[in-house]
Amino acid sequence: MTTTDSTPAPQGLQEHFDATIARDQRIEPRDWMPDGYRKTLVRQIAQHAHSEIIGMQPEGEWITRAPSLRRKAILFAKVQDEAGHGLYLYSAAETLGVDRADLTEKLIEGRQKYSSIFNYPTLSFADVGVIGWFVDGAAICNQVPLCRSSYGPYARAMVRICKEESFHQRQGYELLLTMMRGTDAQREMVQDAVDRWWWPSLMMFGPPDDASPNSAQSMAWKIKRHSNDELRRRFVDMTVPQAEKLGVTLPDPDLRWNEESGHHDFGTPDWDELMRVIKGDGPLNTERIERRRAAHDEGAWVREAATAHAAKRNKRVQEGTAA
Ligand code: BYC
Repeated sequence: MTTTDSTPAPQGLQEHFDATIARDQRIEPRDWMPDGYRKTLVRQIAQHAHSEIIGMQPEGEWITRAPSLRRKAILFAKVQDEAGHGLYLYSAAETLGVDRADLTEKLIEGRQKYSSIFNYPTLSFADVGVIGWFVDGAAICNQVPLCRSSYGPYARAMVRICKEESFHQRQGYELLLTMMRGTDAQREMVQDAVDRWWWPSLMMFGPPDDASPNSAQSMAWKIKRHSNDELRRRFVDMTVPQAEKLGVTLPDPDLRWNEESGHHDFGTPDWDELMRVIKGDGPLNTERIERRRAAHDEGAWVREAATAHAAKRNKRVQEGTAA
């Protein structure tokens, strides 16, 4: 049960909600929640689900071109995991009273967002490794705290997703370690991919805190546990020693350890670029949505067949003739 923000909550329910949040306990689908909390969750979870599904495209393009059977099997498994993540997340969103078909429609019509990172092209196989290392690494930094998100179904979905993201990050890093032990041309491919993906990866965490309209309320509701800038800094601190071990240079002349703060200082991402990409004007926004729309249209017969099959089975169950 929800109320609109302008409608007062039924007696005691708002207090109960606030107390549950204050005690760090979970809100479950059956509980009363303010409408703004529900809308924020639908927005974030749907966007997250869409990101997983659109995120299958940049790497999926390399499945037929993977250089060995082993790399193909690993990449196949990873892309399949992403489909699974999307499905858990759509299920979590459905516990808030929305319909996944409707969410997909909104994505295809450009009324809901997905992560900016998936609008950049994958130009070489090294990009597959760098996506695993940076993009899944950023996802881990962002998503591990979401395992403690105040909404139960979202937090529980994140536990499994994070375990799989951790495998994804390792496979990416292992691929890059292998390439760095190879030829000069392979090492150049890795450095080139690092140069192209570094700044877009930092943008995954969202705008800076002073330009993030949703953060304060989301943190008060304990949907988000840390601010965008805090998580971005955590990612930089985690990645710098990994880059050193790998033997690549991160493309930021301002990147250096700050003894006093105990963190790395780093340069400022191009926030205008992030805003352009979010608004639909990134390198591949049009292609990504067109591909998603085509996949949706091509899958219509599967959905119809599955619906007809479920209806037939239900009828048999009702008639007591199920096998
Ligand atoms: N891209 O007030 P803010 C993955 C939007 S998938 C696009 O800071 P919030 C993976 C934001 O939505 C990774 N849009 O918002 C998959 C808001 O617009 P709306 C996806 C962005 O929600 C396959 C506006 O800008 N991870 O891991 O407090 C292969 C203002 O922002 C972006 C998630 O979705 C962006 N980068 O914080 C490999 C994690 N940044 O909605 C890996 C869950 C901001 O008001 N999401 N916007 O119209 C979150 O943690 C938060 O939603 C964000 C943004 C940190 C992303």
